[in-house]
Amino acid sequence: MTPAVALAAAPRQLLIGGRWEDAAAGGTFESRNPATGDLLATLAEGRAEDIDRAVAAARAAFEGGPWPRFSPSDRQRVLLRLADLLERDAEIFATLDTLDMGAPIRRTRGGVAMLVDLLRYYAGMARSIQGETATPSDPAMFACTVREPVGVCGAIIPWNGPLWATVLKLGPVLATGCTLVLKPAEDASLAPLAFGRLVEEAGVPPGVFNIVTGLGRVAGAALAAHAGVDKLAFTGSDATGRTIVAASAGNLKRLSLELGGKSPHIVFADADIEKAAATAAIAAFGNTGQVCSAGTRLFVARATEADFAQAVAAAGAKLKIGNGLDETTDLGPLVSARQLERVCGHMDDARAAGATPLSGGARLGGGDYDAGFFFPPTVLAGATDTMRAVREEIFGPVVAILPFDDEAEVIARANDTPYGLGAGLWTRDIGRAHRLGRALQAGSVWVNCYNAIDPAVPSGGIKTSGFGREYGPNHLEEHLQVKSLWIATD
Ligand code: TXE
Repeated sequence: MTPAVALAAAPRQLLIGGRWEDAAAGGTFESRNPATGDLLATLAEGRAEDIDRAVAAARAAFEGGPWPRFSPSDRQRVLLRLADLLERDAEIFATLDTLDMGAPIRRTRGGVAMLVDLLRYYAGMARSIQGETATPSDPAMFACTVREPVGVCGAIIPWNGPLWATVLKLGPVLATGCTLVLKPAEDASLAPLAFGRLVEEAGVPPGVFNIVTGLGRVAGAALAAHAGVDKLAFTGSDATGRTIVAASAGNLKRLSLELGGKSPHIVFADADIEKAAATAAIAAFGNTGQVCSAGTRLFVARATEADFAQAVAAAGAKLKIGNGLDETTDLGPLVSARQLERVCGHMDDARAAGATPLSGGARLGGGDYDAGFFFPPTVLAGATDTMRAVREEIFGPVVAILPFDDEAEVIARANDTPYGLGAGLWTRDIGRAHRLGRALQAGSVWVNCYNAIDPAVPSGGIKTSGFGREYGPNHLEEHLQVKSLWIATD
């Protein structure tokens, strides 16, 4: 599948109730290729009336038609078929994400393979939904619990892993028998739309999966506020997360939020330093830093600080930056001019506050770089805990080196953030691994590894990184409600 063919095949309309349609008001918006700045696609700009229609379609599919009659094994079959179809079309989907948000093709290919596995995991989980028999004190009473699908779900997703977020939101919806209205990010809607075609081909009934592309403050806000949505999953910035909490209050819909982070990554002097440095570079620079759990505050034992910083900078400098379609590219561009501007603004701030880039530090220019939004891996030395670049999520390939002297100090400093998504630590001391594993305030703590992910292991945030869990059995629970059923036996 050549990029041109993949692009030409991608749908641009809204998917509502099994039909591909233009937005009711006829509006459109543009999406650009971040590697070249070229216009990539003109997409339907859905608004409140389109969200209304999509929610109505999702409600109709949840309450009537064939979907409520799909047994767990039917839902499993559909999910397995969807996994097979994604495997068949892996190259198309990898290419679409690379064109749309810039990630290197080797990364997007790897991502598709993991998503195929994720769909197969949810297929298995579709058979695992069970209630319990309760034990009321009154012997004349029988009581049990039934786990029922929560209903019509909404999902608002970001652009840093468009296909990933789509599959992650849809998997548990299909496994539990819910229905979904998806609002992709305006910067990267092509793979989510193409996935809509695959879902139809897999035999999922019309209206179970609906897609409304459009702007966050219009289509996204309408979905968050909609009284017909029973549950909403949002992944994005904490600022938008807050508006979603407020907007969703009208009908008190169930929420799960996966927001930003400023994750600490701690390297003790007794660690495998070489491995830690190589991993720290990937943890900070992978996906050009556009990862919610990126290890952006790198706490390094003071004795090894200077060498460690140089090693991370050297590992970053080896990464080849360029158009993601090039098979040899390690890091693509940032997703948009807006994101590039944000990252550059943080760099200006960091310099003014006294930090010095050991590597990178400015937008890449010249030749092919001029047209795209390229920013190199950047290691900040001389940073302090209070700088804006150390407190706020940058979402670019920038890591701050922060020396520390002892365990208690580094725990306190690592936890001194409003966020709590991920945390990493490197040590050969098993006691310390356990102590920090418990003491670090984060939804996931990685010891002697970073950003490990698996369909069976829950992931999510605490503090202002959000709430709710994705992956694992907990993810299904987010889509189920417990009903208690009482039967008087006398
Ligand atoms: O995020 P937004 P943006 C962080 C990262 C980045 C910053 C801004 O730090 O620099 O957020 O990125 C939709 N009601 N993350 O502006 O606004 C929007 O259309 C309802 C971390 O892209 O949160 C898109 O679909 N929806 C993150 C989605 O929200 C609204 C991934 C995310 O956009 C809306 C992305 C509104 N009022 C960015 N406004 C992570 N956790 O991985 C926007 N949206």
